[in-house]
Amino acid sequence: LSLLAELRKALNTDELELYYQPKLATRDGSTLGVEALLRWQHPQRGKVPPDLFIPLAERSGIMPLLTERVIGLALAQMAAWRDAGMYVPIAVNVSPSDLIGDRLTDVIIAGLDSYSLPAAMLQLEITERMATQQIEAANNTLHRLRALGVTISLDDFGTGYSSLLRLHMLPVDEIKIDRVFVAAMSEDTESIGIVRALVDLAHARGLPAIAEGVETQDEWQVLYSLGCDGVQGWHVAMPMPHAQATAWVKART
Ligand code: G
Ligand code: G
Ligand code: MN
Ligand code: NA
Repeated sequence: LSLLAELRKALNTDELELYYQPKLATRDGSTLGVEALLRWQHPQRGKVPPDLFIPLAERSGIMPLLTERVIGLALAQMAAWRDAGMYVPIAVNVSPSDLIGDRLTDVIIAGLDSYSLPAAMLQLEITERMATQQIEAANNTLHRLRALGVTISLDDFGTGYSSLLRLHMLPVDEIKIDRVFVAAMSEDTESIGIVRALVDLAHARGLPAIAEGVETQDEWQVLYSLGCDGVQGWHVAMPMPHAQATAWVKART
């Protein structure tokens, strides 16, 4: 079978699993929530990298099915945590194609309703790398989702074509500074200036800035000094399977 055929088959099996990576407040290390990152464990092929199967799902048009599955898994996890007295917002990554049409909104409304979860606990991470023609359709969907209470995070910020225009046009609640900028901070001081500018841009719009790919305590310190609101990365915690993520969150509250 082709990888695509295998992915279709895997859709509603436990071969697909979410890992969770915490996002913390820079200032005091409190947990803001977790980002869900999809993993595919194929019985014969082993771990299939997301950088392989996510683009495949996008190219082949099955992304909406994959996203529906991811939202279902994330909401089930949030409900399980809620039932255990843990209130942990989850951020789910969505692709530009997910934002065209009503399907995503319908899936989210039905899912929140079936678990009786408040919309404010669900966040969507949208990529800045969106074609200009996709922006208008995306705008409609994002406005509808925000009206429900779902929050929107602008992922990979600074790497897309015309970042400033994207920030201006899209309704968002948070920006995530791409990890290439964070990694560059230790190489040269100019890069610190770039990260400062990105943080200030977010703040100018009244939005919190979260830095991705924080790998050292040093980076965390510099980000703190720049006023960056949140940190995420290996220095904080790796993406973890649900049992480990549960223990991690519990140990911190
Ligand atoms: O998780 P890393 O864990 O390797 O993820 C690789 C890429 O795949 C990232 O760009 C990440 O945003 C994307 N990704 C991970 N999980 C999902 C998902 O559930 N949906 C979408 N659309 N992208 C995802
Ligand atoms: O595109 P998005 O930002 O959603 O992708 C997040 C990606 O970054 C995932 O592949 C995740 O596994 C990876 N990641 C998370 N923390 C770190 C980190 O500290 N360093 C690096 N290099 N990658 C990270
Ligand atoms: Mn992301
Ligand atoms: Na990113």
